[in-house]
Amino acid sequence: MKKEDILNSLEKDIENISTQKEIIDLKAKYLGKKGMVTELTKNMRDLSDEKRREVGKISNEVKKLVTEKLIEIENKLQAMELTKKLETEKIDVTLPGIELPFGTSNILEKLIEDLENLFMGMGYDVEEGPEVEKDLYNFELLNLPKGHPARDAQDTFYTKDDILLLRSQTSPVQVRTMLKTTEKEPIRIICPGKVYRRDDDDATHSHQFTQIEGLLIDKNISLADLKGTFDVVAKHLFGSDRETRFRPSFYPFTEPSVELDISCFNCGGKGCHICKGTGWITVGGAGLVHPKVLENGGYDSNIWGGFAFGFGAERLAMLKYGITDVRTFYTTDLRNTNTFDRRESE
Ligand code: 2NM
Repeated sequence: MKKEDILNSLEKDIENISTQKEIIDLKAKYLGKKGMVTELTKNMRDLSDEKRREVGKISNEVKKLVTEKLIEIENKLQAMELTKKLETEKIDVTLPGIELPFGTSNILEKLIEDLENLFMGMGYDVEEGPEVEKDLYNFELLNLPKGHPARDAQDTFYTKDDILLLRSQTSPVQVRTMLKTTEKEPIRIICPGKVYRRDDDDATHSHQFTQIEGLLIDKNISLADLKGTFDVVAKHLFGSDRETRFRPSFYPFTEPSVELDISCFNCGGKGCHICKGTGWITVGGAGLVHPKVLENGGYDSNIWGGFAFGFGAERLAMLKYGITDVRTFYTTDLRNTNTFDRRESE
C-alpha cells in the first residue's frame, strides 16, 4: 500500500468518528503491530540499502502524520465531550436554594444556661450531683426523716430498698456541697438537673422534670436578701416591670418558707386567664435554710444563715414561651421546637 492510500483511508475513517473507543481502534488499525503503517516496513529486510532508506523515510513520515492526525482528532473529540458535559450538567446559580431544616438548642437547656449565667454574674457556682441518690441526702439530712408526711407527697422512685432512690429534688447536691466545704465558708451555688417523681402523666406533669435550686450561706442573711435575689431573677426572665411577692408556705428544709410570686406578665396584675384572675403567678418556692439542715451540713446555725430556693425549669419555660404541654420539651419535632426562637424574639 502506498503512502497516499493510507492517508486517504485515514481521512475517510476519521470522518465518522465519535467516540474514544473508535480512536483506540484506529490507533491499532494504523499503528498497531499489524497496522497499515507497520505493514509498510514489513519486507524492508529484503530491500536494497537505497530502497530500504527510502521506505524507512516514507514510513516514518506516514507514522508521524497518522499520529498527529489521531492526536488532533482525539483533542477535538475531548473538547466536544466537555462542551456536551458542561451543557447537560449546567447549574443555574440564580435558582432559589432548597431550605434545609435544622434544629435549635433545646429550650430547657437554653433557659438553664441563661439562669446559670445570671447567677454566675452574682458570684454563684454551678454544682451538679448524682441522679441516683442516697435517701440520706435526698431526705434525711434535709429534715425529712422517715415517716415524715412530706415524703409521701413527693412519691419517690426507690431503686434499692429504702436506701437508694432517683432524686426527687436537686437539694441533695446542696447538702453534699455543704458537707464537702470543710473550712466552713460562705456558699453560693445553683444546682440545675433532672429530678424524678411519680407524678401523673398529664399535660403539665412528667415523671421526670428539671429543677433549678439555689443555696446561699453566709452570715447575717435575711429574707430581704432572698427577696432581692428573686427580684433579679423575675425581672430577668419576665420583664423589668415585674413585681415580686412572698406568700407564706411550708417546706421541711426551710423556716420560714415562702412561695415565690411574680406580677402577671400578661395582664400586669389586673387579672386574666393566665394568672387565673389573681394578678400573680407562682414560679417557685424558697425560704431561709432550716437550722437543722445547716447543722446537718456542718454549719453552726448560731453563726451561719442562708436562703434556698427552687424553680421548676419546665414551668418557667412554659410560662415564658406560652407552652401548654410539658411533653413539648421531650420531643424533637422541629415543627414545634423551631418556633421557640420566633417566640423568644417576639
Ligand atoms: C425549694 C423550696 C424551698 C431548698 C432548700 C435547700 C437546702 F438544701 F438548702 F436545704 N435546697 N433547696 C428549697 C427550699 C427548695 O424548692 C421549691
